[in-house]
Amino acid sequence: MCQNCGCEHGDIHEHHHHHSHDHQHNHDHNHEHHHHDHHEHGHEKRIMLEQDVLEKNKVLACSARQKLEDSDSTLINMISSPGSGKTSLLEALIPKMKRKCYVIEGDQQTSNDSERLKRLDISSVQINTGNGCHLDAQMVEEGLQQLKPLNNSLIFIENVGNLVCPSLFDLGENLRIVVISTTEGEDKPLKYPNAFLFANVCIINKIDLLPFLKFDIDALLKNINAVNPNMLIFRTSATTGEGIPEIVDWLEHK
Ligand SMILES: Nc1nc2c(ncn2[C@@H]2O[C@H](COP(=O)(O)OP(=O)(O)OP(=O)(O)O)[C@@H](O)[C@H]2O)c(=O)[nH]1
Ligand SMILES: [Mg+2]
Repeated sequence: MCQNCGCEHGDIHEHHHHHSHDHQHNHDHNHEHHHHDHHEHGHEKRIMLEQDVLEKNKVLACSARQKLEDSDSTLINMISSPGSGKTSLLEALIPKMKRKCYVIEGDQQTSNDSERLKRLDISSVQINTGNGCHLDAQMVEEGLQQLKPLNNSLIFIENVGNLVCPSLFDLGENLRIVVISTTEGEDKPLKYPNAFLFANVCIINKIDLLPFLKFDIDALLKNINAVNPNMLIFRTSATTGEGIPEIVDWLEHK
């Protein structure tokens, strides 16, 4: 359940008050704790419910992470806005990987993306979140039970296209990649800091379009650095394949 935007209920009007979160993430970097200063009873109840939801999610995520570590596998959570190129990047990366790959696909509706990936001859499961705008640890656990990945494999999660809610949910991943494409504007790390703060890696995709755009990649790099100075950054074009071998190399050694 997502109390941030009421996505699971579809009653956005009741949940339109924006507030910050206590981050429940256990990634090994900057923990930022925001404190709530809401005094209205309804708000307090909602925030408590939200903390409870995130706490339960975290417990599941931690046990999933332990299991994956025991089997020498790596779980990678990919987050981005809709259409940044997550599926295209997976289509470019996976055929070049030596390790066995699996994909858990998250979308509100359709099996389009898992169908695309099955064409690569890999196992992929599609999770439809309905009104929900993010995957949670429970859904990923169910996905893993279906996939039954072999030891020492790479399991990619393509999260629902959204830079807001997916950032708050630990899915038990070992690595989190945020994808941003050159058509989205240089200011996104500043507007959606959680997506960048809680990621280990940033892929700047669609660099083939740079000659056609008024896009200042140095400004983007500066904004990423302002939010997360520890970010590892790759520049890619899923279309031309530029930058893909660098990610493959890096992932093989993970
Ligand atoms: N020019 C260019 N187009 C790209 C690149 N990567 C993806 N695209 C195009 O961008 C569109 C969206 O790509 P997808 O891979 O479906 O994006 P996505 O992030 O998986 O989208 P959702 O799953 O809907 O969130 C498609 O038309 C792709 O062909 C790229 O590097 N360069
Ligand atoms: Mg996709």
